[in-house]
Amino acid sequence: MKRFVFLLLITIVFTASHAQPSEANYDESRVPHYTLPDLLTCQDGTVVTSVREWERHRRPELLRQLADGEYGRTPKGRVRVSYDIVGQNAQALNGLATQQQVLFTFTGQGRQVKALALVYIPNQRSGRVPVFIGYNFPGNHAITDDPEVRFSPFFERLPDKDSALERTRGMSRWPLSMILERGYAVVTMCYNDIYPDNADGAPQSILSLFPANTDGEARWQALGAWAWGSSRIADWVCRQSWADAHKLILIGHSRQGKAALWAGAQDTRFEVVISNESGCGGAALSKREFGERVGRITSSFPHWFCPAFSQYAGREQQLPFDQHQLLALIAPRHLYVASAEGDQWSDPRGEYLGAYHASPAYALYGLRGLTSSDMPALHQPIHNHVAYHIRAGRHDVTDYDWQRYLDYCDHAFGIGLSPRPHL
Ligand code: GTR
Repeated sequence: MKRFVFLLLITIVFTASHAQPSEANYDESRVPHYTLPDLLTCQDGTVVTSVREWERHRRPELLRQLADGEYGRTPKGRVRVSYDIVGQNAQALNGLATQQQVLFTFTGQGRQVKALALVYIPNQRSGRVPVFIGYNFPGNHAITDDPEVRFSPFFERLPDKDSALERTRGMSRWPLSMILERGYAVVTMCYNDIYPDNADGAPQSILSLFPANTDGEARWQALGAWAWGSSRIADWVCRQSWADAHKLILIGHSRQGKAALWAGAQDTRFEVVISNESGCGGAALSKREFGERVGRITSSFPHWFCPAFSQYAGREQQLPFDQHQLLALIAPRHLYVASAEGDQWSDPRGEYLGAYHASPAYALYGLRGLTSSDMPALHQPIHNHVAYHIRAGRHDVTDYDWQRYLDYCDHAFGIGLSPRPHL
């Protein structure tokens, strides 16, 4: 049993790496001719030319379309949340940071779901700090070798878990010191706490706290729930005296990149939204039919999108929307899309073009998006208001990626323009 639990945990730790089936198209010359739905043309044919029309008419229309056809509708009802500090260390990471562990208890329909946030706040700070918010895959204990970090509540259900879990401590580390030394706080949580990532996860997820869902084919599932959870983390962060509520950065990798974009589209408190290799259903244009496709993703992961999305399996050209419209909903806030050359499954060019075709929404605000349809070369980041980079290597979040994100956020927030008092 211990061996089984250990193998299961290793699978969870490395869940973000994936096989690329041979039937997928990786040949640019076989990308079909496609026409993207025009970003600025409303369903009634009116063409948007002002911020006012965009915000009043087109933006809500696109939000509805994406909710009904792809991610599911986020219920309006609220669940109760309480917070308990269950761990605290003012001298974590060799004194660099204050660590807190905050247990969120969500209550609704007579049930409870628990989720554990792991928080690091830079000790050297003068005033409020910008905050990275992002889910981890393998559990809080796996992203650091800090022995005080507790196991995420999702793992409570595993039998005989402790010794097996202990062996995965620190196996999928985040560069916490690098981020904290740059003056940023980090708040992370295991995404499985919010919705266990499997086809039978719904009853244990936060979905079970809401009244019976009547949205039919447009009902939300895991991606909608993860997006909702990011907003609940933001609720807590915004109440903390050390946090700058105007400098919230939402970061997500892969399936969490998809969730981050959907969260950023709905919740305008996220001032920067970072999609790291989010691929199909994330930043990549579906109509390119390159790498992972709608049919494959909706059959491998039937619990991610709303059921309506699967009707476009093998019918991407019939989609009434595409992913550039999701990215455009982040405007006028900061958007960063990043790819890896070795991650063709996520379609780097499709991710770049998604951001490029979102740029007209930024232009309405007089902001510079991506100005050329040609992708930059490897390791040549573009840091306009909409940012993009592609690096060598496989599907992952590397130090290279984090350094670029930190540089971009410094720029977005005007950090480093004058000497920083705390450095
Ligand atoms: C893959 C999936 C991708 C991506 C990835 C991940 O199996 O096909 O869409 O989300 O998982 O999250 O690591």
